[in-house]
Amino acid sequence: MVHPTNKMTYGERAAKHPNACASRLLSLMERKKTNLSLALDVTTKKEMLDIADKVGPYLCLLKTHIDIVDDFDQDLIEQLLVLAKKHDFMIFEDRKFADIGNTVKHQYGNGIYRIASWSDITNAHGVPGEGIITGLKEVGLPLGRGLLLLAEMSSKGALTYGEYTTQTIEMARRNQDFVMGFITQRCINEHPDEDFIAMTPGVGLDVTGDGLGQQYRTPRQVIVENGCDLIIVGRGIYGKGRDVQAEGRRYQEAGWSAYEERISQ
Ligand code: 5BU
Repeated sequence: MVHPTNKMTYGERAAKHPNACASRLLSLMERKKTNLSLALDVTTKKEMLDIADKVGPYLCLLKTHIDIVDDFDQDLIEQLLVLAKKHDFMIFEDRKFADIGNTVKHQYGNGIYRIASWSDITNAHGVPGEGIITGLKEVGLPLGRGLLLLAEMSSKGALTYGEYTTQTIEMARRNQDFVMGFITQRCINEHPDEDFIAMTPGVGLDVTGDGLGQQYRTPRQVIVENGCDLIIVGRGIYGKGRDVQAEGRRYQEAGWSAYEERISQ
């Protein structure tokens, strides 16, 4: 059965969303007409800032793996925040926390990265149980941050299915003030009043895999056929020999037209 959120505009969902961070993201998507998140997995500060600036006009969300940047420093964060303001996008550090509440609290708020101080959104595995959400929430909620749980992964042979996924979803349902959505391959919403944002990696228009287990589907398959809300695209945009601006525009258009097709059905 198609969930009502699949027929609503992002703007309509923003207006009534109980989670502040989700509402902010949905309004941004509506105003900028984009459901594209760029997975910017590059290892130098220069490449990161250069690509973020070029693709910035097409994005709603910049997804980072900040710990892969060889020359990371605080200035990188400051410059990313300047670009986020300039181009009107939010930031998602794909940290995939997976430890007990007390440890993740420190991994989120302390250390050299201080993720909670700059990243609007982060994510966590359900493996350790609900304490992981409680720990992250203590740090993130007062700052207006949002959390995604990993309900399903895109890679071949992923163990995120069945009872594991079901229990992860139940944890999210009990923490809707902080948990704004899922990393998932399909729309998770079931109850009439719930509106979790479904963000989906493993999206590409040209290839079906990367030789290391990644599996790609098209924006249309993800958004129209599976009811997801955001496409997360990395190497499809900045892979070798690609014109990042042209690819950014191409994926933004593909994602947005899929969304328009879905809400008009
Ligand atoms: P790609 O270059 O489009 O394959 O990059 C995909 C990104 O999404 C990359 O940063 C991964 O860490 C991230 N990802 C994923 O590919 N699959 C998952 O299930 C999750 C994250 Br969770």
